[in-house]
Formats: sequence, C-alpha cells, structure tokens
Amino acid sequence: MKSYVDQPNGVFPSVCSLDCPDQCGLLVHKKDGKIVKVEGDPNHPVTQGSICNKVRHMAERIYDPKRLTQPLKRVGVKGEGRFEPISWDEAIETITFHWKQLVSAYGPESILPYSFYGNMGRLNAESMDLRFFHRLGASRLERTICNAAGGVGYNYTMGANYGTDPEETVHTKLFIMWGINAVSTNMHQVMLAEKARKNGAQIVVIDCHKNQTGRWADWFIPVLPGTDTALALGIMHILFAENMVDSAFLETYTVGHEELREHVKQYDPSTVSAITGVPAEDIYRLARLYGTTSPSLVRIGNGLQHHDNGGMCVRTIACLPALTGQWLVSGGGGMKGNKGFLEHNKQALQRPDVLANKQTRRVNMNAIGTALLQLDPPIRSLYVYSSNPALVAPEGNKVRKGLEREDLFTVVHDLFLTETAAYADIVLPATSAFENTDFYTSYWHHYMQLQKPVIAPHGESKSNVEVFRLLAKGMGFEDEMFDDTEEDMIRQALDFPANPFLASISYEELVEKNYLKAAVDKRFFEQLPTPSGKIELYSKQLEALGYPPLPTYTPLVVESSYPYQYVPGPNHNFLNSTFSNNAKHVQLEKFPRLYMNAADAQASGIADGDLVRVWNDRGECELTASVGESVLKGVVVSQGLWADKPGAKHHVNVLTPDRIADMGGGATFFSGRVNVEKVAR
Ligand SMILES: Nc1nc2c(c(=O)[nH]1)N[C@H]1C(S)=C(S)[C@@H](COP(=O)(O)OP(=O)(O)OC[C@H]3O[C@@H](n4cnc5c(=O)[nH]c(N)nc54)[C@H](O)[C@@H]3O)O[C@H]1N2
Ligand SMILES: Nc1nc2c(c(=O)[nH]1)N[C@H]1C(S)=C(S)[C@@H](COP(=O)(O)OP(=O)(O)OC[C@H]3O[C@@H](n4cnc5c(=O)[nH]c(N)nc54)[C@H](O)[C@@H]3O)O[C@H]1N2
Ligand code: SF4
Ligand SMILES: [Mo]
Repeated sequence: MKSYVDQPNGVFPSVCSLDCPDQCGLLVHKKDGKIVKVEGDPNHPVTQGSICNKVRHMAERIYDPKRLTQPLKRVGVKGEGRFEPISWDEAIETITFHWKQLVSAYGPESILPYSFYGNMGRLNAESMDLRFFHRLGASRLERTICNAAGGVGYNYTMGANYGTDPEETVHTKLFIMWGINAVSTNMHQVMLAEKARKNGAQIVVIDCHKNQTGRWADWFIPVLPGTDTALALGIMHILFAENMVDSAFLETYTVGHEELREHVKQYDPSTVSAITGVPAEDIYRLARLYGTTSPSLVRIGNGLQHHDNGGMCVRTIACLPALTGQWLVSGGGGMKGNKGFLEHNKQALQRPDVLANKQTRRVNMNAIGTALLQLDPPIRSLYVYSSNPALVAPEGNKVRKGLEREDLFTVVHDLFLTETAAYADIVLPATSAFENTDFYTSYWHHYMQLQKPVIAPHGESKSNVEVFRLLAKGMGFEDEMFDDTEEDMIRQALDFPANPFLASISYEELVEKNYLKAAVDKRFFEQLPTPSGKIELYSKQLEALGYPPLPTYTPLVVESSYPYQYVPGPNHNFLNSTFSNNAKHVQLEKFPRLYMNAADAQASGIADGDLVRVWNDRGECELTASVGESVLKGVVVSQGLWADKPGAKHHVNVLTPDRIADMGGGATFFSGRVNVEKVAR
C-alpha cells in the first residue's frame, strides 16, 4: 500500500481518527515533510469538505512541544510527573520482565489493559493489542464508558446498530434531536438538517441544557435529566390514543404492539408532565407533530444513556419510529449508532480464540477506581493506551488513589504525558493517526475509510500495533498472528460474509478510492437480528433477564439528598480530554462553567461569574457560575473534561458516580447529585 511519508510536499487524503460520529474525510497539506494545514476533503460524500474547529488546529497538537518523543521511566513519586528518557529496548525489557514475574507469581489476570477510542482506527483501537492480551490471558476490560447502555438498549428493540442513512436526512421534515449536543458532537448532521430546513424541516431539541444545539432548534424542550423514558411513553400514549400509529407497519414488522398500546395507557400527559417537567400541552403538541409529520427522524444522543436508566431509555425511544412506520420512508426512522452496517471480521482481528484462560475475569472500565482499590486478587499491573482514565473515568478520586498504589506497575502509551501518564512507571510515546496505516468504520455514516501514513513517526514514537508486536516478542510469544502486517489485518477484517452489507467493499478498491460505502439494504428492518426477526416492542429477551419486557420508566437512583442533579457533559473545543492540554483549544474554551438556573442561584446568593464550589461525598471542584435560564431548577450542568492545572480544581469526574447503568455495564456520569455554594474570595 502506498504511503505519503516520502513525499515532503503536497496535499494528501486522510481520515479524522477522533471518537466522533462524523469521521470526516480530510486533506492534509504538507510542506518540507511537515503538516502545515488540515482541512476537510470536499470529495467526501457526507462530510463534504467541512470539519470542526478542533481538527482544523490539529497540526498544533501534532507538533506541540509537549509531545512525547521517547520512552520514559519514572524517577519521581507517582503522580508527580518526573521522568527520565530510556531506550525502547529498556522499556520493553522492563515491562516484559515485570509481567513475566507477575504471571508466574499471580497468573496473567493480575495484569489489566485499559484503553478506549483515543484513535478510532480499527487496527490501532482493537486488533494486535487484543491478540496480545488474549494470548497472555490478562484480565479483560469491559469497554463500557461510552455507548454501552444505549447500544445494548437499542438492540433489544432493533437487534443491531442499524439506523437511518444520514445522507437521506436532507429529505427529513422533522428532526427530533434527543439528548445530543449535535452542534458540538455531530456537526455534519446539523449541516444536513440545515439543508432539510431550507425545504421546510423543523428541528426539535430535547435536552436538559439549552446549549448551542438547543439554541439552534426551532423548538427547544427542556426536560429533567433521566426522565426521557417517561416522555417517550407519554408520546406513545397520545399516538395510540389519537390513532396516529401506522397499524399496517406495526402488524407486519413489530411484535408486541397490542401489549404496548395497553401498557402506555398509564403514561397520560399529566402523569408524564409531573415526572419530566414538560408541560402536558407540550407533550400533546410534540406527539401530534411527530404523529403527523413525515419523514421524521429521531436522532438519539449519548446524553440519554449516561444515566442509571439509560439502556431502557434508549430502548424506549428506539420504538418510536416503528409506531409511526417511519422506517418505510426515505429520511425517516431513527439513529443511535450505525456501526452494525460496517461490521467486519473482529474474530480475525482480535483472536479471542487464543484466550489462554477461558474463564478470564472481566473488569468494567467504569469502575476502574474501585477495581484498583478493592479487587481481590488485586490488579498488579495496568497498561493504559488510547485513554486517559485519570480524567475521564468516574469516581476520579478513587481512580487517582488506585493509580497511586506503590505495588501497581503502570505503563501508559500516549502522545502526551497525560494526567494518567503522570502515575506511570513506564511511559511510551505514541504516533498520531497521521503516522499510521489503518482503516476506519464510522458509527454514523456508512463509509469505510483508509488511512495511509502521511508523515513519519514523531521522534521515536510507535503505533499501538507496533508496540504490541514488540511486547509479544518480549514475552516470547511466537504465534504467527503477531507477524501480520497492517495490510494483512485489513484484508482479514474485510473477509466477513456474515455481514452482507460489506460485500461492496474490497481491499483493492479501498486502497484506490480511500473510502467506500457499505451496500446497505434500505429494507433492513424486514429481517432484523432480534429473536423474532422483527422490531421488538415487547422483548422476551428482556423478560427472561428480569427486566420489564415493555418500555418502562424507572427513576434515577436517589444517591443523596444534595439539591442538584449534575450533568457534566463534553464541550465544544475538546474531544473528551483530548485537546484539554493544547493551548489553542483551551484558549477557545476559556474556563469551565457551571450552568445554573437563576432562581436557584439567587436562593443561594450566587451571581453570574462567581466562583462556586461544587461538591458531594465523592469530591469537590470549583467552577465559574453561569446563571440564567439554560437549565431547569434543580439541575446544574458543566461542559468539558479539563486538564489538571495547579490551583484549579477542574476535575469534574471526582463528582461522578461509578454506579453501573441498567444495561450493558454502561456509565452513569449524568446521574449524580451535588451541592453548590459560592467560594469566598
Ligand atoms: N466537540 C466534541 N465532540 C465530541 C466529543 C467531545 O468531547 N467534544 N465527544 C465524542 C464522544 S466520545 C461522544 S460519546 C459523543 C457524545 O456526544 P452526544 O451524543 O451529543 O452526547 P453528550 O454530549 O454526552 O450529551 C448530549 C446532550 O445530552 C444532554 N443530556 C444529559 N442528560 C440528559 C437527559 O437525561 N435527557 C436529555 N434529553 N438530555 C440529556 C446533555 O445536556 C447534552 O447536551 O460526542 C463525540 N463528539
Ligand atoms: N464527566 C464525563 N466523563 C466522561 C464523559 C462525559 O460526557 N462526562 N464521556 C465519556 C465518554 S463518552 C468517553 S468515549 C470517554 C473517553 O475517554 P478517553 O477514551 O480516555 O478519551 P480521551 O480523553 O480523548 O483520551 C484519549 C487519549 O488517547 C490518546 N491517543 C490518541 N491516539 C492514540 C494512539 O493511537 N495510541 C495511543 N496509545 N494513544 C492515543 C490521546 O492522546 C488521549 O490522551 O470519556 C468518558 N468520560
Ligand atoms: S472531530 Fe468530528 S467533526 Fe471534527 S474533524 Fe473529526 S470527525 Fe470531523
Ligand atoms: Mo464517547
């Protein structure tokens, strides 16, 4: 496969590697061997040449003087961040020496990998690494921090991560953006909706924060956090009661509509209004708008699922397009994540078959703090890559305490000396995605994309794939799978007859064209991978597991009597904690705010711009109050995962619970409660 590394000047196609649904096609401009500009690829069918501000400034991150260039070993105390450079040989020898000792003394489960999608490339995110950890028999990480609850919940209804093709949404007449801050997190869906809006489409946003997405809407509906299941059930109540359902669709393509019709009688608008904070007349208006507008699209965001009841919430909302028969209409339907269409041969990439110990224990990444402090037998070594748990994981104080353990041998592989890396015994420098070969599968649009290396590795940095090849050698693993090249692995991934939609994608053509669309059958809903093959409004699967078989509202856990429900979401200019350490992005974002309702602020003597202490039994931080009407009474919201800075208590995840959501082992970042008071200056 071609690489662009040897061409010092020119414009080269690339892909955005960040954990973002849009997965933009990029053009990377090089001068004298260095990236001087990153822009959108105008030929990309979906993203069409526009990209976000974050990535327009990507070159500043790639060449940030703080970027790691060499392996390091710790010389200070854990967390202090004092390190000395070492060679790769010494780094690999040190790691494998410790691991061999741990394996013989305590078994391989004493070692835990911790990773997420700092790089969405299928090879660097989950291929050689998992081959290695499976071969080793290490404890297995449940990678549940992002879309686990909602992904599983959606599948109880739809059977797979299948939804509407975003390219069709230019025809949509009604967008319901539900629990998604799309202006910041799915900007190309906003652009497509803008096109539709020119043809008369209306945009409804349902959120607990009137942020930039709410301000963009034609109609913003504020809702109390964690109550959306009730709102969806209230809509269903009206759709059935006023005969706005598509009976023929329900009869042919769903199971359980009669049971659902009876079941939702209890969710009358006044009951639902009392739960959700949405006035009954607005519930009527929304249901009637939804029941009479076609094509209509429900875009389900990740905000809904980061709650105690998040799985059931997404399962419930996923039923709505079936009630109105919207799956039949171009531009109609729903969308949570579309990654099912690009499902590839993960068995071949990850080789779970080589798992030495079939009973290997699993550790939920959302409770990593508790796991590091309490698991018995203990985790004695942690290998972190493509993730920054010291900032992104809940119960942040527990996470830091766990990372401080003297007997924990920690390795961190990253581009920067992150908050997590500061606790490492060994730090390894990672390449950026522009330095790698990889392939990408969007979880929103239907394109697979190829990444050919654009620049040479920064300093001595290495890709995840390369590091696991070295670790395998160091451990004495001689399996052939560790010799596979990137090209070998892409070919293996594409060999996957189980997904008929992948038939349109061949390796040769992908190399030639850089992106190819899955051959998705628009009538996918006629044969779904649910037990019944239909859309399951009633789920026997859920029933067997002890859940309510029909969509049902369960309130959030009342974890304390603190007065505010606290929703700490992502912000516009960072991507999770990525960019929180880059001057340009921090400058754009300025400082972390706490959005508060004016009545609450007044009652507590807090004025706009005051520094406030936000606390609960898990921890505390200090943010700047932004007082107004963007949140309902009893709710406070912050945005962004802010970097550690001396004297600034900005680590919001010290406040978030590590309780596990109702489905999929998901996170509950937005189900915590806090108190707020003014800091005396
Ligand atoms: N700019 C930017 N883009 C990103 C990211 C980023 O950090 N920055 N992160 C990326 C990643 S990994 C992900 S998972 C996605 C996440 O992006 P989204 O899918 O947009 O999810 P969130 O931003 O977590 O939450 C979306 C909205 O849900 C609202 N919300 C919270 N709880 C509730 C509730 O109970 N009901 C309702 N109706 N709304 C609620 C929040 O106020 C927020 O506005 O974005 C990706 N893109
Ligand atoms: N309070 C709160 N917490 C949250 C969320 C929230 O909404 N609120 N969102 C949650 C969600 S949805 C998610 S997805 C998680 C995300 O959490 P993480 O997956 O930890 O995401 P990032 O913070 O972006 O950190 C990714 C790291 O990977 C590194 N990296 C990038 N490319 C590579 C590579 O090729 N190799 C290696 N070795 N490293 C690389 C980057 O430099 C960066 O330090 O955060 C979760 N945490
Ligand atoms: S972060 Fe998202 S919007 Fe920005 S360039 Fe990457 S894929 Fe596109
Ligand atoms: Mo995420």
